[in-house]
Amino acid sequence: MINDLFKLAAGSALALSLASGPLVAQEAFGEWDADANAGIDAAEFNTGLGNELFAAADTDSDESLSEDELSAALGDQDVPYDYSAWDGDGDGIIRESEFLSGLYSAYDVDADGSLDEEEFGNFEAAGFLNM
Ligand SMILES: [Ca+2]
Ligand SMILES: [Ca+2]
Ligand SMILES: [Ca+2]
Repeated sequence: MINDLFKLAAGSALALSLASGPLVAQEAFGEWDADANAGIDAAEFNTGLGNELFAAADTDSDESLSEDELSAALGDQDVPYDYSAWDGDGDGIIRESEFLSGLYSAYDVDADGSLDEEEFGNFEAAGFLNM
């Protein structure tokens, strides 16, 4: 019984520390901000995010996202997105580069080409890094 309580407490402490925003967020922010100018530009974002999120979203592995794939990947995260706006070249499919820049601009709320700590915090809070 005491043992179980202890496990429970240890478990929730772990959950708390995993979910704890500020410290974790700052760590990732610092890691992604390669030139340490307190802002994450699109190139740093692409490097930080890598291709795992796109690959996970591209469920049929055709190197592009259909509207259904995009909505399945982002719908739960409450990301404001517009499929046709993200489809920069208007060919009706979203490629990885379009996905990355779409996601980036969705979080670069003031559209200054840099994710500051608050904007990045919103991105992190959406849980993409845990997918
Ligand atoms: Ca930077
Ligand atoms: Ca696909
Ligand atoms: Ca910004």
